[in-house]
Amino acid sequence: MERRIVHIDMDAFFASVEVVRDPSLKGKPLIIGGNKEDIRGVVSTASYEARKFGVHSAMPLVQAKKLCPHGIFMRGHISHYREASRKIRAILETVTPHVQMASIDEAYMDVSGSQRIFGGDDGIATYIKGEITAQTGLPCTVAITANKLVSKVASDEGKPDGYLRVATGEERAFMAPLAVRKLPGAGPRTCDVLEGLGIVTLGQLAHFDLVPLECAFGHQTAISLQRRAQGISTSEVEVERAAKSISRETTFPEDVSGWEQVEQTLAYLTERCMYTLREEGLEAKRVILKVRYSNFETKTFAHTFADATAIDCVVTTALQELIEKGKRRCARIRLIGVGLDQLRYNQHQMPLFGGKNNEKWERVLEKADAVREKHGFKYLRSGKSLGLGREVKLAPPSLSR
Ligand code: TTP
Ligand code: MG
Repeated sequence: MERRIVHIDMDAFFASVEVVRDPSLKGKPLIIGGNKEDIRGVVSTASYEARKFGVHSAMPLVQAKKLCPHGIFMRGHISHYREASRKIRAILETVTPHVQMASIDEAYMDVSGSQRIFGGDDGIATYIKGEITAQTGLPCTVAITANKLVSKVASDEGKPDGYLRVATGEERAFMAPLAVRKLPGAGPRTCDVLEGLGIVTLGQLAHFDLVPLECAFGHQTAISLQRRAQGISTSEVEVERAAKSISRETTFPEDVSGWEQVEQTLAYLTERCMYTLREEGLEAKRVILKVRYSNFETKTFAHTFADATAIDCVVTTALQELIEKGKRRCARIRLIGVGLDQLRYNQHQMPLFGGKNNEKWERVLEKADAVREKHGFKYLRSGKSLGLGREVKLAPPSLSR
C-alpha cells in the first residue's frame, strides 16, 4: 500500500477563531497577544491583514503597535482555541484513527488506508476542508504527500486556505527550488552556515559535496540534512492514545468515621478529575467511587451515564447515589477515590435530554477552567469541596492517576 500522509495547519489560527466569534473583525488587521495597554508580551498570532504590515508571531507587541497602529489588539481566549482544536481533531478522526496532533492547530494523518473510501488525495482534502468549514468556519491548509516532512513543507507553501499535493516520487523535485530556510529543523544558525557555503536552495544542499558539510556540522547531521533536503523521511505518524481512565484518590491521615469529611474530600477529588478530563478534551461514560474501609476491605461502585459527560454536576449527582451505597457498610473510611472511565474525545454533541441545561453548564465550566488555567486550580473551587477550607492538603497517595 502506498504511504500517503496529510499535514493540516490552520491559517492564522487564534485570529481566525476570533473572527468566527465576531464576524465584524473579518478583513481587519487583528493581533492576538495583548491589548493596547500591554506593553510587555509578544504577538501570538497576526491575521493575514496584519501580516501585510510586517507583524508576525513572537514579535514584541510594542513593535507590532508601531508597524500597525490601527490594528485591533486583543489578549485572546485560549479556551476557545482549545475547543476549536478539539472539534478539528474530531473531524480528522472521521477520516482515519491515525491522527497526530502536532500542536494546537496542526496535525499529521496517515491516510494510506483511507484512499479508496474518500476518492484519493483530492477526495480526502476536499472532505477535510469541507467539514472544517461547515463545522467551524475556520480556514486551513492541507498538504498530502508521501511523508511527514514533505507534507509539513508543502502545507506551508500552500498557505493560506490552500491544498497542495505532491505525488509519490516527486518529493525531490518539489523540495529542490525551495530556500534552505524552509527545511523544518534547519534553524537560523544552520542556515547561516549553509548560505556561507553558497547553498541557497534545498536542491543545492542535496547535491553539495559532503566533505565541507561534514566539517561544518559533523557526519550525522550532514547526512541527515542532505537526505531531508531531498524530501526523504521515514518518521511515522504517532497516534497519541487518550488516557484510558482518570482517577484521583487519597488516604486519610487517620481513618474517618463521619461521612461529611469524606464527601467534602470526594467533591474536591471529583473537581480535580473533571478539570483534567476537560483539559484533555475528553468526556466520560462511567464514574466509579472507590472506598477502602478501616479493615482494608475495598469496594467500588459504578454508574454508567446514558451520554458521556464532562460536566461536574452530572457526575456529582451520580456520585451522590453511589455514596449512599458506600454508607451502607458501617465502618470507618481509610481511603476514598473517584475514577472516570470509558473516555472518548469530547464531540460536543447535543445530548438528547437536558440539552439546554448542559449547554449552560458547558459555558460556565469553560469560563471556570480558563480562570484555573491562569491562576491555578486552587483559585476556583465549588460546592462541598469548599468545606475543606482554602488550603487542601491531602496525604499520599493523593491525586494519583
Ligand atoms: P502557527 O500555525 O505557527 O501560526 P498561525 O496558525 O497563526 O498562522 P499560519 O499557520 O497561517 O501561518 O501557530 C498556531 C497558533 O499557535 C497561532 O495561531 C498562535 C500560536 N502561536 C503562539 O502563541 N506563539 C507563536 O510564536 C507561534 C508561532 C504560534
Ligand atoms: Mg497555523
